[in-house]
Amino acid sequence: TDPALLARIATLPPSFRWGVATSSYQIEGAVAEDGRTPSIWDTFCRVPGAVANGDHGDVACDHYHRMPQDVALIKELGVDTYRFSVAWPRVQPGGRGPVNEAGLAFYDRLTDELLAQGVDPWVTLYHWDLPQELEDAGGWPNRDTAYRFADYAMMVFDKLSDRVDTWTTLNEPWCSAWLGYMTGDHAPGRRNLQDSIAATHHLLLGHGLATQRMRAAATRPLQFGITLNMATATPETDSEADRDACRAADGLGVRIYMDPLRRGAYPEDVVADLAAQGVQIPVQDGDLEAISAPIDVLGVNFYFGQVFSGLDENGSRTDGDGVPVVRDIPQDLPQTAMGWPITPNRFTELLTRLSRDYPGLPIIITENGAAFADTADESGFVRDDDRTGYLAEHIAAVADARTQGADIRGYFAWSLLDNFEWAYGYDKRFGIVRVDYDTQQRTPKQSALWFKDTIGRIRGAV
Ligand code: GBH
Repeated sequence: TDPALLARIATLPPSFRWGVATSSYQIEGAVAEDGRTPSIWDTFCRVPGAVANGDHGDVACDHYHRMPQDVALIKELGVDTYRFSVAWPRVQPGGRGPVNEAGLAFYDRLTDELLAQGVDPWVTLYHWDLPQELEDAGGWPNRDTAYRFADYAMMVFDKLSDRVDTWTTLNEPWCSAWLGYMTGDHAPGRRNLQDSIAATHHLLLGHGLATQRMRAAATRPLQFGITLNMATATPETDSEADRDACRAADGLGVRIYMDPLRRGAYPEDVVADLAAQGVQIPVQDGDLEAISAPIDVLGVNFYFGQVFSGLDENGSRTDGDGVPVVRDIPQDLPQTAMGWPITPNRFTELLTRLSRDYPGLPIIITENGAAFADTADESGFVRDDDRTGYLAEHIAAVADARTQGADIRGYFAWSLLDNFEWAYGYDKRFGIVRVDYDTQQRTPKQSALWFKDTIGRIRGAV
């Protein structure tokens, strides 16, 4: 790695938290074991054309059966934290009614195994696997789902809060609400702006209700938070139209979450844009108070920054329905296998902006990483200089943001393992550890060795 890059990374303090992240549906498999019932992803994977190659999470990385070995692998990587998510349909099949002890026991064993290996468990309560029965009752656009989520959160909290210190409610509600209910690219595959905005509000409400209840029940100091995916929005030109497109994109991508969470109000310009399309945020009395309940940490997932134009290909400012154009502009930059541009400087820009606009909230990078077209040798080893470079550049970008005053406490690589990459199935590999899906063999890639080495150097252990 380039020495200048390493020097920037070396400004991170020995106390910096290092981790790897996964999510339940992407790695566990065992979808019908110990009382688990289908989630919206089990259903969506069966919709023809919804997921590449008709892939699904029935087996995935078989982590449910290989958990102790996977924890040993995490330990071997030298990280201090493992961020995992809990599958709601294991803990409370159907999303209502009593706890399913057999399902919850898996996370109990996982927590004990991590602690035995000296790795801190970092829980995400919801990484997109909504019980299908709750979707059948209306899903996130239905207000009741927020209350169901808070009940479920307490089941997990009651079991694990004697040992788990950090609790994040949701992973990337933007993806649940927008990709799930507006574009239909993710489960449950619905397409309606009003539903998507109602889902946004009810996800945030669920976060707030769960946070309030967990904090009230805590018998020792714990950290509560939420993880958001956020990007920068850069105007293609300095025109009024392009700048306004960025305002709108930032409104729906960042401020519609951060403003209610940190300022107790939805952004006025976003409310007005939505009203112009006949869409309302279904806020009731007391909701914003719950949503803005204090949190201790903000999880930030970053992949790339975006560029927007306010004009369509024909130079028109509005689409056929009279709605102002917000057009994502391809960037002439090196790309990952997802076709995503590599924009580390935008990461620094995002982090300094968040600490300026929403001060007083420590940040943890809960996901950052990249898919590349890996080739494994006969032993299963992948010399992924591309992924190693991506990680190095983005960790350096985090270090730069810290140097500029942003309060960033840690960095988790996405992902521990190659896994089920949602609508892209198993084609796209984000792991720093290779998974051979025929044998389930795990082999740390070059990037994992580099990551371990880097952590060791920062800690001064090497
Ligand atoms: C994450 O989603 C997921 O949490 C994880 O499960 C998944 O495997 C991983 O990333 C890789 O895809 O969102 O404004 O930053 C990331 C979803 C949504 C990232 C769209 C890029 C565009 C710019 N993505 N996004 S923004």
